[in-house]
Amino acid sequence: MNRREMPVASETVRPDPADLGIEALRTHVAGEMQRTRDRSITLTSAVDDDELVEQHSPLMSPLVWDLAHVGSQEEIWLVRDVGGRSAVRPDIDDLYDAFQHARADRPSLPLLGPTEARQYVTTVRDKVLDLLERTPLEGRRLVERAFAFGMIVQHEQQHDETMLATHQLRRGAPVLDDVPPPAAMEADSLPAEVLVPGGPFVMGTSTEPWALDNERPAHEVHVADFCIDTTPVTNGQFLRFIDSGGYDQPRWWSEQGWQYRQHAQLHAPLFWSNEDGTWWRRRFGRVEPVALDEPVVHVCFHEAQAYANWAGKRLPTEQEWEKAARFDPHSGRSLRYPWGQEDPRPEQANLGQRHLRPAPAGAYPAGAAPCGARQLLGDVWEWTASDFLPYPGFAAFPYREYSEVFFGTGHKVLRGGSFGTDAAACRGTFRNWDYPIRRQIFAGFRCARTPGRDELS
Ligand code: AVJ
Ligand code: FE
Repeated sequence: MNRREMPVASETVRPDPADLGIEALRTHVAGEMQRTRDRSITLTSAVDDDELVEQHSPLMSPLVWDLAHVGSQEEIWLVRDVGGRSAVRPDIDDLYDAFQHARADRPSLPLLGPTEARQYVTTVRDKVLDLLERTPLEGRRLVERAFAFGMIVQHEQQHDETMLATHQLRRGAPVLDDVPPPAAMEADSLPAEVLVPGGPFVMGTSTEPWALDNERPAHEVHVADFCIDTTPVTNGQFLRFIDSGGYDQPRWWSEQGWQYRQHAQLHAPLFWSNEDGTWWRRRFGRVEPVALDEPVVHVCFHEAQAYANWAGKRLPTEQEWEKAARFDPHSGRSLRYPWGQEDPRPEQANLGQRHLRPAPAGAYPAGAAPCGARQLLGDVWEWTASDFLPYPGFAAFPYREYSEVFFGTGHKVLRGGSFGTDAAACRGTFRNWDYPIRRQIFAGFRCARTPGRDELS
């Protein structure tokens, strides 16, 4: 049973929850659960109860569904499975099973109301904090190094980001606090792109204790020479694509992309509008001029791909992205984060809803990767050219519905997290995925290209 994955030699070792004594690990878990719940409460108390049960977009659940769903998953995995305790609300499992009801249909279900939902998640949490004290955190893979607790923390943080996207879609006055992100440093003097020399690197992880199944196992991948943009593509750069007629020229688009561009009448990123020749964007209830130096956000895969073609480049593969983000050529090892092994600090990455927008391109010099690329973690999710597929040796754990049922050519991989992603739910190996037409997520992109022979010395 207790099959611990073998660490691969060239994956870095680090201080992690495994190095904490068992009591310190419990304290760490309780702290992460509380910090995460505080965020969920912020997101669900910023609007009144009428808005909580409303559907702000057919793409999203009512916020009150996300809240109770988070509690339901916590009940199923921690109260029942890990704790072996009796069910709190077995009658509502089906209502909050994401596979039973499409998002568009959720408002018409007999959902728990705001008061009931809050009581429910509190009842579940009280039981979990109690059993956390008594459960041995070893002897069974699900609890090894508190994995199930980490999985549930990440699940709640993922739904918090989804709720943040619902906040962005809702109409009405601003309700969330907004602190400006740091300015760009030396943005103009940064090279537009960096070269990553060809060679092998270790992709994925077998040592990160809270890594999810699709990030495993660590495996060696050979990547040819490539150049990758130093920063994500900015609004200013994207405007040049718009102004040159990029949305009207099928030659930049894939066949599928052009079809969708026609069908959805795409002409600019989601939430942009043009008034008398000026581009404005709506951002969490504020309408403001498009900030030219910020990474573009709310574009779908097809728009990202069209821009890259227009620019004479392409999107990076997932392998290229991860090598740029993790490979340290000095040690030959793959790092946990672009900057090294330590968990993200505010000077290193725009994560965790601290700011309600990406920082200007060129910000976060302290978060640069060994190759020199910046803002790989945080700011905007980055579309890659890759389909969401299992790594060699993949094994679903602990349930097929997290990753396995989504593998295939229908979903594209996104990497790096956004300003709305919490550090607990993001790392150099983390893989996100979505349909190539989705624009409500906090997604942008950066470009890559294969260098010509004459560019390599
Ligand atoms: C990893 C963001 C694609 O939110 O759809 C949440 C994660 N899985 N509940 C999503 C997830 C189950 C998932 N993404
Ligand atoms: Fe979920």
